[in-house]
Amino acid sequence: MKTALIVVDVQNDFCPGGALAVPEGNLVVPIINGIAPHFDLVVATQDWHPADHLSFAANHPGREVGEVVELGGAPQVLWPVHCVQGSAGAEFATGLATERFARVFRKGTDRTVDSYSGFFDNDHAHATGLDAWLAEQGVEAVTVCGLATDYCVKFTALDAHALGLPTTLVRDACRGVNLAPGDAERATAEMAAAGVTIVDSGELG
Ligand code: VGL
Ligand code: ZN
Repeated sequence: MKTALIVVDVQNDFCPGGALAVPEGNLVVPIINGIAPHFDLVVATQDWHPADHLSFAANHPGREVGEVVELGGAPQVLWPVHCVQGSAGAEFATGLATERFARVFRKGTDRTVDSYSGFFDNDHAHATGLDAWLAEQGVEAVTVCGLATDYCVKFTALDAHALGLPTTLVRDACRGVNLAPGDAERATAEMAAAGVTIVDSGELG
């Protein structure tokens, strides 16, 4: 069984001190570095927005971070400016073993739609190429980790499972934004209910 680890959005802006800091986001770095050798392939996603991206509250005059607006007919949470293409915040987190990444798939590049999943934009109209690449590589099962549990990790894992790939989540190799307390736990329960296997890093190998 050929396996791939999908490392979701482990970037400076999602770590403490970053623009959209995920509490303890930096703590996933050593865990991910430690589990990576257990997989045939490691692939990463990178949130990669133009400065005028419409998920940024700053691009909606009069709106605040955390408000929900309509974007392309769907609800969109407004975020602080984060992961702007070419910025230090968009770089992979300090210490992450990026030399193991066979490929990096950038997402959120279209200003008019957000892309939480590493596979598709939120409107499911555009694919990043991750699906086709995994198929090309002969990957038969995927394991998902990274940031953030309640957004990009969740949608990446749900899409992987929906695409027919047996999908595992490494719970302690993820952290959540938790805009509302308990969001990360609820996201994990939602993934489990959909058929994603939930494990901790100590169970791998
Ligand atoms: C993410 C919010 C906005 C994530 C990305 O990586 O989970 N969350 N952009
Ligand atoms: Zn983003």
